[in-house]
Amino acid sequence: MKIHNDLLLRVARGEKTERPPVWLMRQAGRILPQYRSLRASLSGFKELVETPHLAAEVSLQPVDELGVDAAIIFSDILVIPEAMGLPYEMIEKKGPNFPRTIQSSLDIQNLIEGENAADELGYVYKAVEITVNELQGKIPLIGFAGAPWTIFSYMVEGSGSKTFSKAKKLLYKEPALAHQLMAKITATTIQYLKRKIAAGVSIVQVFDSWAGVLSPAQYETFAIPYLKQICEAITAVPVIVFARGAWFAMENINQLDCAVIGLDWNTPPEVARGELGNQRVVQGNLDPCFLYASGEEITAATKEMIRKFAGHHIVNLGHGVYPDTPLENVKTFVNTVKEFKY
Ligand code: 1CP
Repeated sequence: MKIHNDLLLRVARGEKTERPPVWLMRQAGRILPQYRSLRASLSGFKELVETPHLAAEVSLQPVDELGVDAAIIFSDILVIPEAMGLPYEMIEKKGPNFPRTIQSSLDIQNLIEGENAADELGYVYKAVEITVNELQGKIPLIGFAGAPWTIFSYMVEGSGSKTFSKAKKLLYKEPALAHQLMAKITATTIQYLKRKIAAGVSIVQVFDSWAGVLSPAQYETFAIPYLKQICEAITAVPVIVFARGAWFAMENINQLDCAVIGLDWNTPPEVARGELGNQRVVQGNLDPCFLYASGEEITAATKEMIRKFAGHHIVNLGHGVYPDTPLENVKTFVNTVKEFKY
């Protein structure tokens, strides 16, 4: 389908544009009153994720409300462990929990992988089809998956963690097993992203949310090779790699065959440009907490960020928008970008 506002895709392909595109990680979610009221009428988070027309509705809410340059399909990275055989629960106000986790070689052997696992996620592909159909080519739809290391950490820990010490322990104590698990997650993720692309997403983002807990050597050994496989396997659409906290691995990430590098808010634009060069397409990276500041301050900081990245830049926050961010401030951020001219 022809996309009317394809600013995001043009920038991802390395083209120069009149202004940068803008979208926000977690734009489909609790910042929007429409989301909160729909969510309150349901049994829980999973009902929303697993009901395609509802997931589509929530994906479209920020398009109408905020006027962003891209939609992201409403889902969660945790659908992958579930499709591989480890179901998750989403506990209100606490977050994800896995009743069963990976503890042994046998647990890894028993996992479903690749196309068979991707086959389990028909509700996601259906949600993508509905959303693309309803967007009518207005803007592109972003598909996403967790990076293998981030998915691995949930499968081993069973929930979020401050240290991820159980998952990291496995890397140190059982490196061969860790590679087996990483390989299965990667094979599944590749099939899953291909199916999402076939269903209609125009670009994909890989979230390595827990990259920053690994040592540089662990990241190079256990994360980069699998990100590389994903980047090489996904050729039909641009790939954005967002590895949060992985400033130490910037050189390795720069060598990945991905169209865009996502930056967190700890990375100063001039440092990123110094390491990546002026032509590398980057995405980010205003501190999400900046959106608690005044409208004037948000406008000034956003413009300054755009000037510092100096092109080949997709505007976003340095991580997901926090649920209690005033909606007016999110709009100020988006509108500042839309009014900007290089
Ligand atoms: O009740 C609710 O509404 C739950 C809050 C929520 C939402 C809105 C969760 C639970 N997931 C989501 C949606 C979601 N998750 C999206 C939607 C699309 C968008 O960005 O607008 C996306 C992209 C994700 C991806 C995701 N889930 C990541 C990677 C991105 C990131 O923020 O780093 C991670 C780490 C998760 C796990 C997860 N899901 C939900 C929570 C609370 C968490 C994090 C828990 C933890 O700290 O471990």
